[in-house]
Amino acid sequence: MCTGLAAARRMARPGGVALACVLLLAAASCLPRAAEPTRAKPNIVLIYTDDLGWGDVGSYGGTVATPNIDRLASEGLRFTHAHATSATCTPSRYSLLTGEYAWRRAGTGIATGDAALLIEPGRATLPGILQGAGYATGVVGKWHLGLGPSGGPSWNGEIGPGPLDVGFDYSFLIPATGDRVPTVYVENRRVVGLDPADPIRVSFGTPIPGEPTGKERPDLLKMAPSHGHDHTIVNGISRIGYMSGGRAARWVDEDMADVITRKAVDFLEANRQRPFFLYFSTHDIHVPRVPHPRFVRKTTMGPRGDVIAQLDWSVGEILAALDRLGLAENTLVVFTSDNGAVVDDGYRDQSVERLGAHRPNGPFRGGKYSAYEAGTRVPFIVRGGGGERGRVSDAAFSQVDLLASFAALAGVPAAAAGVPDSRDALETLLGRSSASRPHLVEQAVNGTLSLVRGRWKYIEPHPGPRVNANTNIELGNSPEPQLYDLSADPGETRNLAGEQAGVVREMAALLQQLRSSGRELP
Ligand code: NG6
Ligand code: CA
Repeated sequence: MCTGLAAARRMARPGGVALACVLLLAAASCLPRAAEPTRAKPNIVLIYTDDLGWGDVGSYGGTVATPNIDRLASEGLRFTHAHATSATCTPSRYSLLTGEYAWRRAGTGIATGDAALLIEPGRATLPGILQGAGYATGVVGKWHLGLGPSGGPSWNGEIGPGPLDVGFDYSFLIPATGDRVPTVYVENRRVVGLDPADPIRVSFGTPIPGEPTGKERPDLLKMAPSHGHDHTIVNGISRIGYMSGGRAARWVDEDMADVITRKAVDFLEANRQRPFFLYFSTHDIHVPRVPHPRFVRKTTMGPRGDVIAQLDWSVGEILAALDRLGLAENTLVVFTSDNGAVVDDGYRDQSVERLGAHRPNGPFRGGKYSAYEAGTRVPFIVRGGGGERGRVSDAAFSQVDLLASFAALAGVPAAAAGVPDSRDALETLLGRSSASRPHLVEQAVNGTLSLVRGRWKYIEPHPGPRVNANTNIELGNSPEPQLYDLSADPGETRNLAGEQAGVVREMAALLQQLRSSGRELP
């Protein structure tokens, strides 16, 4: 194989810079057209799903059919011990794009719909590094990292700073979440389809008069909230936050997967001749779960199952586009999720009643928001790395390492130097090594940190609630330290902190050092 991906794979072997140079020359010499040297660089597609649990995917034991995601697994490498950095969306995405653990930065918790951009323009980012290496970089789908200057964006004018100022060439965004206003798409710096005569107003404080809310007008709702989510009604669904105006621009939830999948495929088509990085960030399977009619009742699990089927369709469209464009062989596809699964996350969508035998988080304790494993241990599949198809890796992997690993794949490992926490784990990512990260930190919703090192998982003491009453998820907080042996007890049922005081001391000290040093890497 003369593809760039094959060359990069060879470069990833131990053997240093000299070997890398020889192989780079070798790779260049087998290019069809020497005039296009960058063509050999492997493309990267990162499919970043929302709230999809470890156990929600067929190849991980899920009961909903996910043939396209399973195809990725059977053609690639499936990880069992891969982690988002956080049990919620905003901090996971912050870490993913900056290579810095979000708990180092105040203000990176779940962002409101009118938050300012959380990533400082000018700092090294995953898309920026790839852009510098000659990649076309695009983000399509959920953003949830804020937009605009402090005070929030001007929805009716030029929206910035945003993704275009932190390394993306193109963006088509759900600005925050499907359940937060404003319920409009933002393409590059503009709200799509905005009528200037009907300007948008957004408030996360006082209600906006004249706009019906779920609290006052439940009769107008097609899906009622179970907790929160009782502010402005859009498309028969009440949201978090108040909004008026922008009527022509408001999205239709049922069409969202179609709209963003089309935009993602358009990006692939438009950039087929160049190396590209596509960050395809799905709304599925976050709330509100409102599938297109063609997926309604496709599963026995109600809307939560149906949007898993819809997500699988989106993945199939991306894979089909790569096949059609002849790009599959030279494209690394990574499929994963931003945090673990939640069942009732705020709407009465039958997710609890119709769950049946499905275990959204597989054998793991807790869920989205939690310090227990189900908070951050997520599905993670890589295709295009070589090795045997259908293999499984039990290596401990953190998404914070995707930045340095993708930089290495793009041939610019030095560009990631100085990034605080991202290690080059390309060998593990491509299945050439089974090496685990030396240790990794997990962040729960209330800020509780856990440290995983080898078989041990240490959860620091925290006074927060043990269970979230709304979602019924065990958050993992305890005033006492907790220590679990993840090899013998992946479900975190036996706290060994009393028996293993020495291990607890060591891990607490390492966590303290990681915190106080401000960065993990030199
Ligand atoms: C919570 C929301 C939840 C979800 C979450 C963010 C309530 C009661 N709950 O505050 O529904 O939107 O924020 O999810 O409002 S995340 O995946 O984007 O982090
Ligand atoms: Ca999420």
